Amino acid sequence: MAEVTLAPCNHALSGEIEVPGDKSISHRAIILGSLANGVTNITNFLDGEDCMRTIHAFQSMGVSITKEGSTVTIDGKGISALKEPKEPLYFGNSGTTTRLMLGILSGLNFFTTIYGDESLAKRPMDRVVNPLREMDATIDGRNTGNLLPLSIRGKQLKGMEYTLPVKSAQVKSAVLLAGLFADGNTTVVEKTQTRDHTENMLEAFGADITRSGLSTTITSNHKLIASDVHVPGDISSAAFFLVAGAIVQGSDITLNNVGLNETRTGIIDVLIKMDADLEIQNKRLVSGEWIGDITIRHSELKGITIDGEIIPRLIDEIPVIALLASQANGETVIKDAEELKVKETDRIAAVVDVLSTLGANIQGTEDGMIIKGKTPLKGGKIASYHDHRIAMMGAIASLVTNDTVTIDDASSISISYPSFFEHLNSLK
Ligand code: SPQ
Repeated sequence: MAEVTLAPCNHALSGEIEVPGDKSISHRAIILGSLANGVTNITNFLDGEDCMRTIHAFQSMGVSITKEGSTVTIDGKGISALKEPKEPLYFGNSGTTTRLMLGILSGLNFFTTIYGDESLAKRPMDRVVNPLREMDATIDGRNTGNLLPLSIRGKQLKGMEYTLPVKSAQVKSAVLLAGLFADGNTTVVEKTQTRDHTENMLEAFGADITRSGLSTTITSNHKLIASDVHVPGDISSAAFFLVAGAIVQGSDITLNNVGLNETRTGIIDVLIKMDADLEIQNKRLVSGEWIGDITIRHSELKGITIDGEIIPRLIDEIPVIALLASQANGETVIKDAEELKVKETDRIAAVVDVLSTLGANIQGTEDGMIIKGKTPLKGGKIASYHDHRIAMMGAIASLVTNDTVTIDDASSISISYPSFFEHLNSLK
């Protein structure tokens, strides 16, 4: 799939969707299952390109991983059974694989080279490399180790206390995973809470981990115990249909079994604050994570300010939130979101470009954007920037445009949501 043209939607959207498994949790299930002793069964695994990179990385290190559809079985033999990969490891487009694997590879007693695609090769790795070097890791690469390809000479690490300078779950996770291999304790302190799936799963796999507010301490442990994982639906994928339901006249959409971990539900808080008609049912705890069914119906929306502590809870949803804001009455201001500039592309510039091409009143700022609504959107040709979240935002925008929208390349959608168009077309 390359170029895709979408006709405007001239009807209300209704139906039920089961979004695929959470990308962040799927990565972490493969990582911990591969480090553990025993068999880990993963259900509702996200069969997307990024998570396959994590599977291939561990298969290259000798771990037996089999996959049938969205069910994955890992026959873990523990950390000491991991072997030096014969070839450099290719991480494609996946920032999560790269940063979390850096933490692990730094503590394994062998040599690895890692690389990725054009987008990943531009993303900063020093945010992870710097704290790992403080733990004694030996990592080198372009730009003194900030840019891929990187080489890692694994060795004995030492524990440390680290306060995160960036709001990043990937950095927190890399340091905590390195802590599994370090002498003494490793403590990570966050200034703002980011997603905590790594901590939840480390607990489930029997790691020595203690949490107190925004501080997490892990003690070296080479004996993780296999634990089955059921992956909840990805709220970052559900976000596209939550916005579709909120902005398309007369719509009524239910998203079943969506992950509702509080560190990820900023999109729900925003929809409620904007006056969306939203309901959550069947909230329950599965494999240590909250899940539930979300129903969204079209309503008149109002602009709001989105800033501060909520930002890490909705960082990946900001592209589609900007579209939502273009269909809300009044001004929406998004601040404190400078992290958007170092995602698969500069998501501030990309969102502003795509939505202004479609006629929205949007202006980029240093750390976010300002959107004035409600603006009728027109058709046009838009660039996806090879970024899955920008491509899907463009596709959802086409539901409210007055003419066709052509996305230059929609292939990146398979990174996180391979069945996206099938689900979109299933809504009556
Ligand atoms: O894996 P990648 O490419 O970094 O994925 C993205 C995404 O949009 O899918 C970001 F571009 O999600 C990150 C997210 O932004 C996934 C993630 C995680 O699983 O830990 C954490 C967030 O990144 P960060 O840098 O804020 O920790």
